[in-house]
Amino acid sequence: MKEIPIKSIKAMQVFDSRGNPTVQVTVSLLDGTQGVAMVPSGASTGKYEAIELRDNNYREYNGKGVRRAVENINKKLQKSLIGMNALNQERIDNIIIELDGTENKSRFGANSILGISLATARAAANYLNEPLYRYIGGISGNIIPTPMMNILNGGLHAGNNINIQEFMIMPIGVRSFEECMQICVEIYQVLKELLKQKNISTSVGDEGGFAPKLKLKEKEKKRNGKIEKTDEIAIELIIDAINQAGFKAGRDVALALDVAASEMREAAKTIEKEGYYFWKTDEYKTKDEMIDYIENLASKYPIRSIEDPLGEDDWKAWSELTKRLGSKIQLVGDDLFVTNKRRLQRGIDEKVANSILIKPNQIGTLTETIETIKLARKNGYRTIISHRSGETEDTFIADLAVAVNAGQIKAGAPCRSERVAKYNRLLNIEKELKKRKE
Ligand code: 2PG
Ligand code: MG
Repeated sequence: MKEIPIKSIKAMQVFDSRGNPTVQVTVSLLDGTQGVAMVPSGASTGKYEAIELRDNNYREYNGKGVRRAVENINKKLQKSLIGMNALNQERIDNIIIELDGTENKSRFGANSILGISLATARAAANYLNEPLYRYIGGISGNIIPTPMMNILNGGLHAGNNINIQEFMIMPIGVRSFEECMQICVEIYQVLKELLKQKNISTSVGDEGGFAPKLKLKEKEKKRNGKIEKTDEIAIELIIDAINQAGFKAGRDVALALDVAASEMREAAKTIEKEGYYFWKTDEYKTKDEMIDYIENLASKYPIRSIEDPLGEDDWKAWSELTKRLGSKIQLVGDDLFVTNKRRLQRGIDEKVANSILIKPNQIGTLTETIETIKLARKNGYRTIISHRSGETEDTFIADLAVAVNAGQIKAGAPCRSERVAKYNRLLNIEKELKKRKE
């Protein structure tokens, strides 16, 4: 094996797309090559995710500073890694995991650990003069993912009256990434026009999708109990946008949802109930009603994929829903699996979901992320590489999606540069891969 020792690892505090502090890591190698990575951050975080270390010092940044995570790198972790071979990613990741020694990376923080892991991979790729996707995936990592673009935001990602967190569009059929982009961008712009025509705000949510406060018709307002209508109005708006952009919903473009139902489970606890509370519209559903609601949405609209339709602890309800819908659509575990091998294995054993969302910062190292992807593959689960709602200009996930042939990527709307950067990177990779074949 080739060798290039790590010379230094330096971290500093930078900022994410929500204006919160996050960790940037620069790994320098003995020959002067460097790799830089920035760590993203979630809002609707699953409770089984690896721990993101925040300072909790409320005199600054509302407690969200990451100075301790930065210090953990500069003062503690760096020492143990200097001189190590940067090309041996697995070894480096395993050493950090061991040094941390906790189940959920709570000692050093997954934000410090992931920063080192990703910056090391990037430094190694730079040293070998290879694109990152090629370094991670070798010659077999060459499938450009289909985008799942979140064009309308609700839930915790937007201050509006929509409960479902993400409404995404995904082109159907074998298409180039460039074509996928064109389809999604054209629909996004039509949606903007539609909102304008209806005199609804076109401001955007955390992931760049529109975050409209939907106006309810008088009839719907009166039936306050049935106000989940806002979610359906949102779906219908998107279908209109797809059709008006010259495509056919269900034939050219499908819908995908991220319900982020763990948040609704948490909200139910605040009213001392066991089921799901749609806090934006003050409506409560039992677990059975929630299953029926999801099944109804899936049968009524051209929906291909539903992420976190149920809570992260509701294994039994998940299993029932998978029985009912698993052969028809993609059921994606995000908060449920948290990119964690053990939780995914439980899902496999209990026939829960059929796909997994992959977020490197949920687990904390590149090596573990890839192991989880492999386990998913082996068991026929589809994989979707995903951004976080708090992002940076780092495009690591775009390369990762190609490297592991993930098949799908979720990186937000074609709006706001921290989202678009990932898509632009994929356009460039597609071009590069085409050239290689010539
Ligand atoms: C999700 C993500 C990304 P967050 O729930 O899938 O869209 O959101 O980063 O807030 O967890
Ligand atoms: Mg999610």
